[in-house]
Amino acid sequence: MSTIKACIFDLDGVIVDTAVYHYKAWKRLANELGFDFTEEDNEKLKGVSRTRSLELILQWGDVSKTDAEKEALATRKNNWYVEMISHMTPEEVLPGAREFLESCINAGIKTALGSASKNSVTILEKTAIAHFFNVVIDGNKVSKPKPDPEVFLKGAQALNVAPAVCVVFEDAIAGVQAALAGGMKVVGIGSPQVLAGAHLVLSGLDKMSLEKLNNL
Ligand code: B16
Ligand code: MG
Repeated sequence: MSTIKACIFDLDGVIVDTAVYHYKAWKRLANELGFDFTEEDNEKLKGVSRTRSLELILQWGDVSKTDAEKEALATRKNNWYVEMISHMTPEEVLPGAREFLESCINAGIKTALGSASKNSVTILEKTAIAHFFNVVIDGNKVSKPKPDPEVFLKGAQALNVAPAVCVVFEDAIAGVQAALAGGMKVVGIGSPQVLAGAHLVLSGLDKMSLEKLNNL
């Protein structure tokens, strides 16, 4: 029997990949402001909150804006992003995600979402996977962004399990740090070089199993 009682999943980069939609919307905003940024720069925005992402992009373009202007720009970007994710389909769920969530549920392991996104509910509904999660903690419910552990600790609390028996699945280094800071086990999804500190790093949830969960 596993001592692990809950799995907490990041959304973007673990369950679905909406980075391309974020990139298109941010790029459109930057272009309107008269500059551009690369897909490589976009990597630095993964797992980062909307507000912080805008700050970084404005820095790259050497553009300064008032707080009110920043709020308007973030809303403008979000409207384009929401339009794009409104067309998402169940085919966009990443390989192995649905299967691993199902095996957790069948094994009596609780599941939560732990995402920085304020659009997580739309994404879960459009991709038809909302029912896999006992609890959803997202950007609407937290005040401190990753690497602060708030999002994952709230997930554990809502599931009524101790952090030490939770495993977090994360694709961003800030998320790996957040899980470790919360006293949880963490499986990195991506490259071992980037996700240093994770207890295990895999290329995707299609490589995950209950056996690997028990051996963490
Ligand atoms: P929103 P995650 C993160 O999702 C994305 O990786 C990041 O690029 C985005 O800026 C952030 O959500 C906020 O998203 O603008 O929809 O509130 O990886 O934490 O699931
Ligand atoms: Mg992510």
